[in-house]
Amino acid sequence: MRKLGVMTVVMLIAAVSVSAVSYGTTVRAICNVSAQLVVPATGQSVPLKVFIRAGSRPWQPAEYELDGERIIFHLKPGELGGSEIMLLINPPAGLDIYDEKAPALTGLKIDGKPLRAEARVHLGASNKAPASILIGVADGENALDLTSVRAYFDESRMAEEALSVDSADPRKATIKLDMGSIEYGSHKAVISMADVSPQANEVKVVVAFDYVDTTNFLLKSLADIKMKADSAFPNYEMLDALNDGIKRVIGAHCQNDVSWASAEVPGEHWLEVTLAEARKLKEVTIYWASYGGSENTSQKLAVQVPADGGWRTVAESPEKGHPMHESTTLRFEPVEVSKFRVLQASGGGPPNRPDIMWVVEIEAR
Ligand SMILES: [Ca+2]
Ligand SMILES: [Ca+2]
Repeated sequence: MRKLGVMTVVMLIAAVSVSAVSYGTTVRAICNVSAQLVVPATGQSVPLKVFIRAGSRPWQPAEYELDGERIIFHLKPGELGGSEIMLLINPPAGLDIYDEKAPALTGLKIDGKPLRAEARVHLGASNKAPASILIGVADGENALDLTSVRAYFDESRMAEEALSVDSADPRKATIKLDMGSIEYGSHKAVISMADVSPQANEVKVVVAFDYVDTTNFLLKSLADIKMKADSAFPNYEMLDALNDGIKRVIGAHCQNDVSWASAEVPGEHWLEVTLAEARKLKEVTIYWASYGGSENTSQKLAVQVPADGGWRTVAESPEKGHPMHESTTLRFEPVEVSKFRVLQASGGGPPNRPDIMWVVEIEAR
């Protein structure tokens, strides 16, 4: 009989996970029919305090049997009200296991400036991107789970180093996100944190903004700009589209009326720009051709200015290259010049076509 019981568990329980966390040991199981679940009792103090819940129903005391080093539960999804079952073994005193309330947002600051603390904020369009986001969080029922803090920028998880969490009171915390270098365009940062209740109730803040260019010197409608390139892909000889203000071309069309492409051969490629008059420049942005659903973001670039009859590099791509984004901005110490070029190293093009340089717009400011 005992052997049959164990086999039944294996067949009927679709998934079981056991984790020992700050609020006791939790066991999560998915089962559609009545089943027996055996959990090792090692390390648990006896007598056990065990709670069970499923679906949207609250926690209730769970019945169990102790068999030496094992705890045996009889799971009855029909009576519990759901097939996704959670067991909580020995929650610590002081933990409000019935807590269903997310922590409250108590403050929001962008670059040190307080804003109304709301879960979704749009900062509007600006030629300055936010450097830091700071939020205050407090939970009324439980402590905050300091390990649960997450930050995402445009759907990508941000590195731990970008986040700092300050908490003098277990129920309160201040989270600061350093934004790092940001490309022109529309962006969204998301910060979240949970309380320590078994439900891990989460507060989430979304900060959206448009980082826009307002000082591009290269627009042909504003000034007489001359451009030269090292080479051209067949039927991509014209450079007219590179400063017409159209930066984004959505769809399958990416021909010479909207872009320029270098010859697709190994070796350096470059675009040279001559301004009508000398300007103090501090950054150059290149917008890449988007074709077949992917950005053709080049990876190894340098901005160079004339020096001693040759060229001097003022900005270079980082060793790891650039994120696959619609634009890439290279920043440098201001330099007064009437000419510069963007040089692509041999094989430094987009990863899927490393020998091409394919551009829809170039800006300098
Ligand atoms: Ca709570
Ligand atoms: Ca263009």
